[in-house]
Amino acid sequence: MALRHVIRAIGTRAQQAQQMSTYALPPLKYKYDALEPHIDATTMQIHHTRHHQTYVSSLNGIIGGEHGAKLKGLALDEVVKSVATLPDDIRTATVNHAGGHLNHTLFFDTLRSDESASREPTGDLKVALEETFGSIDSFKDEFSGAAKKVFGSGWAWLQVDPVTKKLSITSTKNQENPLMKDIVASPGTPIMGIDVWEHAYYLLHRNARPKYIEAFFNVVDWDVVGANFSKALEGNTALVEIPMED
Ligand code: MN3
Repeated sequence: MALRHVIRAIGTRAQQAQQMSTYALPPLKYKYDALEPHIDATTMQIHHTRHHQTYVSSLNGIIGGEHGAKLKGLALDEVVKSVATLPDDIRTATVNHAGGHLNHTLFFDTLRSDESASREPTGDLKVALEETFGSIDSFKDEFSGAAKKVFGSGWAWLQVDPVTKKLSITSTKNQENPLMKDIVASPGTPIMGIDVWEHAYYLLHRNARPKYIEAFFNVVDWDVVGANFSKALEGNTALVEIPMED
C-alpha cells in the first residue's frame, strides 16, 4: 500500500487515470480518412465507434458486475495478463472484451498518423528484425503468412519474449492477446498486430484478406512500433495509453 501512496503523490495523469474505474474509448490520433486509399474511412469509423466501443462498454459492464470487482483499478495490461486466473463466469467475457479493447487500442495506435512517420523499420528494431528473420522483406512475408493463415477471426502479432528478448511472430484467435499467459500457445509482449476479422477489411477489400494485409503494411507507423519494441525490451507491457473516466 505504501507504494500506492507514493504513486498517488507523484500524481501523473496516467497514474491518476488508474484510480478511475471506467474505460473510455481512446480517440484516434488521425482522421478516419487518413489511411485512404489503403484502409477506407467508413471501415475506420465503424471499426472505431462501433466495434472498439462495444469492447470498451462490455468490459466496463464486466467490471461493474458482481464478479468483476477484483478487476477494478487494474491497468488494462494487468487485466489482460491475469485473465487465466479469473473465475469461470467472467473469464471468457474478459478474454473477449479486455482483449478486444487492448488489441484495438494497440492496432489503431500503430497505424500511421502523418506523412513524416517512418515507412520502414528503423534503428534497433530494424537490426533485431534483420537478425531474427534475415531481412525486412522476409519478416513481412512471414508476418503476412501468419495473418493469412488465421482461420476465421483473429490477429497476427509481432511480439517480444519477456525473458529472452527475442522477436517472434504469432497469431491468436478471436480477441485473445499474446499477454494472456496460460490461454495462448505462444505468449509474449505484442508490439504490433493486425486485425484480420472481416470487419477490418470487408467493405473495401471484400474477401481478399491478402490485399488488406498488403495495404496494412502501407500504413504502419514504424516509429510507434520501434518505441513499443524499446518498452517491451525493458519488461514494460503497458505500451499504449489507456484513457479512463469516472
Ligand atoms: Mn476489429
